[in-house]
Amino acid sequence: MIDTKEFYDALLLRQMDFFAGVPDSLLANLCACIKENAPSDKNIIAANEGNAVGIVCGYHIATGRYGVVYMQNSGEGNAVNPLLSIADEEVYGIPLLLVIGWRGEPGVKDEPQHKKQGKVTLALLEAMGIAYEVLQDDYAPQLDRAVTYMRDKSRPFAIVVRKGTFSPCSTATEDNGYPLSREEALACVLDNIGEDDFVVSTTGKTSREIFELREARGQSHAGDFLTVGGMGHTSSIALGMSLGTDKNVYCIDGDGSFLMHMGAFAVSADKAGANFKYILNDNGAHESVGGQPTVGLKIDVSAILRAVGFRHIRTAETPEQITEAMRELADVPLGALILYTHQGSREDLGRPTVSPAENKQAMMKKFGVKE
Ligand SMILES: Cc1ncc(C[n+]2csc(CCOP(=O)(O)OP(=O)(O)O)c2C)c(N)n1
Repeated sequence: MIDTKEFYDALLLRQMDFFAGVPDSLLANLCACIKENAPSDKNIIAANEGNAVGIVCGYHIATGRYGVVYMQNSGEGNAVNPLLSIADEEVYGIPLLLVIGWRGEPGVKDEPQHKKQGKVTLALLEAMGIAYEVLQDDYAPQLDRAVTYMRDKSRPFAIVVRKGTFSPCSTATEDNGYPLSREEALACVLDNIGEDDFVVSTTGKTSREIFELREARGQSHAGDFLTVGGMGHTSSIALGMSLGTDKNVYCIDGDGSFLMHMGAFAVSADKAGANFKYILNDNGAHESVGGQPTVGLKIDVSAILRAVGFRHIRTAETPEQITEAMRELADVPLGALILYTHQGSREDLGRPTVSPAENKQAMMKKFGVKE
């Protein structure tokens, strides 16, 4: 195991003191250490991993220094375009250090959504022509090689990080003061969704909690699409689904996910029918992966939704407010509900016991589609 603070100091020693990224559970200790030690203008928690690459490219051009982009390997997909079309040596040639958490590493048990990404993580880097090393306990020579490579070639270099590599490092979670937890708020939401309606819920603990709430209530999972991977695409899936049915489709999103592909909302609002219902759980954090902050509580989400075309927007932070807002949401077109909740989740929170493929099949059956 690597001492996280020592690794952070080793980056600084090599002039890498600027960070941008999207947090990851496998890198949670590193993300916490960066948050604790880097000034806030040198640790940019980006909306998505591609944005993070853009940010460190800009920083390099202005300073000549090498920025560090941290991400889960799921984020490789978001980063491919700016890596190939901006940073690549055949375009601008911008050195930067990628630190990639390797979920789904072959031979290591992980969730279904990480398996394929885990298998192709190194191959994707190879296909992009990005040199990489898997981080070892004796990492100093690796960082030296990375710096030499970036300096000599003016190209990105990647460090791939295995599960359990970094020693514990914690960061304070901000108490935002809202009375309900996400799970308590979700319970009130589900109380007000009919049996014939459909739910598309976001990546992370939201979907895990919805799954467990259904289990505890003895309810079917067939109406719930648990977006286990593809963070940020929940509202797009819900839009497509709502355009294929007359039933109500409730999208239950998180603020990190909302921010990740915010452009989608302008299109959703333009194309959505009356059956598209948007619910955002805003806790101001990437709570599922360690509570790193988002800008979710600094921005006026209602104003953003209103500006792109949502017409009936409510906010709620108590069970009574949620119930009242959900009753309205069921009937109005272009409706949205923003739930404000505090951080935290149950220690014993499980994971869906239904596979993604089974989830999809049950849902298509509920839609009456013959596969
Ligand atoms: C493309 C991508 N980047 C990062 C992740 C890791 N990840 C999983 S859940 C999550 C946080 C989601 O935050 P939010 O939507 O605010 O929901 P919360 O966990 O706060 O309920 C992150 C970053 C991922 N799954 N996919």
